[in-house]
Amino acid sequence: MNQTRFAIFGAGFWARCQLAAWREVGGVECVAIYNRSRAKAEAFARDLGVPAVYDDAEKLLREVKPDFVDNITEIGGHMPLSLLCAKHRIPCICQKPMAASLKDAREMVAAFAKAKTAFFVHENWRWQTPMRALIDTLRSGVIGTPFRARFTMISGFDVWANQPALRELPQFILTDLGTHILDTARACFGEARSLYCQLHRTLAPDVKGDNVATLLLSMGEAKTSVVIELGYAKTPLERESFPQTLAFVEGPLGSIEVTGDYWLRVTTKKGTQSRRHAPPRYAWADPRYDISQSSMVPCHRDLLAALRGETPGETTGADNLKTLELVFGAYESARRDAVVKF
Ligand code: 89V
Repeated sequence: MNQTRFAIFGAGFWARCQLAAWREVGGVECVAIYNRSRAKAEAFARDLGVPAVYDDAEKLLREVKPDFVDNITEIGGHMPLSLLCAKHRIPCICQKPMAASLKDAREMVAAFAKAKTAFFVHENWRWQTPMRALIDTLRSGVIGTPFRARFTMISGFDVWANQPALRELPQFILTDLGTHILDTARACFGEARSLYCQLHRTLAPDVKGDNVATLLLSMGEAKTSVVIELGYAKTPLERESFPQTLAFVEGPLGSIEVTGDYWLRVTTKKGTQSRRHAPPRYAWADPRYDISQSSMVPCHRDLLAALRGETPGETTGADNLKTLELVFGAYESARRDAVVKF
């Protein structure tokens, strides 16, 4: 089969491992990179063996005509650079969070629909090994229809060291981490019916936005009560599990627990079955981010199959709008101190 030719927009921390993850999937070839700082794009191309460098994204699209673009820029680049792809009818994968507002995200999805061009969001959390095992176990029906669940990701890890732009976001924890966990919750329990959220900005002095969030949602036909606890703060913790998401789900026939060190435990009347879902170790991945970076491989595999028209793809732009409705609904809920209904 011919290689699918793609271009990368952005040359930062995530672009480097996303390219490595594409190469792990195979059948694709990165033919060009764009970055507004040419020097940064050149360093990227040199280090990772990308043949063409551009500091003008439109010129790249006109000259290279890639089969798709992976837009891995900072949030400010998501809308303008994705819309440029829509204008040239080039399929695009946009980094999460798709946009800084729901209005912008809706405009992006509409532009691709109008251009009859595929548009996806790079949302890898639901592809992490323990999260996928949780999704599959829930779908197997072994604990029945869940009535309550909890997701916890509370960490003192310095996420800002690798991603300094996150310090400046006026809306931080829900756009950065909330997108991931809310998307995973949707994959587990279906669409939200209502949501209540409280936010704090604490124990992270140089960070402009909210960094601690607590949400309560009612999700799916079964109205599952889902509690989500998020925090990037210097709270003294006995155990640091970054970037693992811990979870506990209760159903009429049993419970499922995702604990540290990638364990998933399913308890029914028959007893407890435990299985470890450690992520694969890739030489290119930062060991501190193994669970997150390795999940880019199955995420890309799903996106590539969708780009080739073989499957619908899980994280289309249209699907991801439903995640962003929850993210921005949560900000609205916190601002009004009120429940938001969907
Ligand atoms: O994966 C990400 O989106 C990161 C992290 C979860 C580490 O905050 O920004």
